[in-house]
Amino acid sequence: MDDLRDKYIELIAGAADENALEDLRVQAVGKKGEISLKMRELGKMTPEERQVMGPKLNALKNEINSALAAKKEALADAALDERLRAEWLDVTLPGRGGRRGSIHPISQVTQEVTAIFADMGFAVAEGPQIETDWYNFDALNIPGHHPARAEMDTFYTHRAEGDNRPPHVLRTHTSPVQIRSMEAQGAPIRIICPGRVYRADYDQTHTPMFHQVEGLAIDRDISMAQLKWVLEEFFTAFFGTKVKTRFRASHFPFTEPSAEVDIQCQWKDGSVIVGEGDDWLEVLGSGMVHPKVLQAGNIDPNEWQGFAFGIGIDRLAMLKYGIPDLRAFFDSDLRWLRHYGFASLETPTLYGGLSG
Ligand code: 2U9
Repeated sequence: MDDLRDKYIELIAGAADENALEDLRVQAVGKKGEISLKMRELGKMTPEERQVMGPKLNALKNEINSALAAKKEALADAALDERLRAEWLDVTLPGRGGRRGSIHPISQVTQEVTAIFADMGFAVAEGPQIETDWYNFDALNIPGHHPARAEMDTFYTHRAEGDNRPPHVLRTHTSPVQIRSMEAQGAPIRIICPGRVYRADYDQTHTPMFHQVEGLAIDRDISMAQLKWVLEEFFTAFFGTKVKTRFRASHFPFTEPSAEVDIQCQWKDGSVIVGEGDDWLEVLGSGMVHPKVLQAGNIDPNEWQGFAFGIGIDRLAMLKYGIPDLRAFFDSDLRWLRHYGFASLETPTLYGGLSG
């Protein structure tokens, strides 16, 4: 028995890893292990022999089991030490640095425009992009035979046969938002409505979806003079320089009188510079809100009057940031977005020069 003990104590001490140790366990105290077989022989012994051998064998078994457990722990400790030595991490190294996204020029310009008009007391109003033809056309005094209503320019939603809801369109301007605002809050009112609009048109200067900001101010004594001041103030703040404007008489169904507004510019090497020279560039339409339009918004035209205007945001962005091609706005080309995009987390403000 002493030989058996010495043999296993030595083998356990020399076990190289947990697998070798497990093999030894099976060999010594496993079901058919050497010590287990010896214990089985107890049955064949006389009671006297058994009384002597039983406790000895038990003690041996316990000693081997303890040696196995102690070695197992020692091996695990050694393995952990080795891992800690081999695996290390330099937490002082600089991070890998993910690529940062950028703010799309249209988002940037929308925020700039919003900041400028907010400073003049205009709140932002938003509304649905799918409208009934009443909100998009009738309420704006655009009659049934008007060319803007023709299928060509307007996206009509599909209607199942027997659907008797009014026709729905993708809004062709943000004007329905102003009608909804008039209905909801009444006069006085001072809002701008930026957002996506849709027209079935696609060429070098038109995309089927584009962005507008429209403005509306209604009060008891609003006049064309205030419209002119607000727009001049806007252009000067937006372009960061005094910009001369030119008002030309025009016609829109929703305003009377109506005016198209040009800004002073100069053509240099095929591109345009705003606020210099003596050329003119048409940038927006405007006018005094037509009495029928006030009525459609439940506002009494005998008591209230107002001005309205509409500007294309995409055009404004192209002019201010020298972006030559309108269609690139909607290509999602990452190189373009990185080049023309703006730093995030820097909201345009008047005191920050609207910078991104
Ligand atoms: C209400 C009453 C009147 C908004 C107006 C224009 C003139 C206009 C164009 C400019 C460039 C559209 O994006 S564009 O192509 N817009 O010329 N928009 S007056 O008039 C309104 C709007 C709402 C209730």
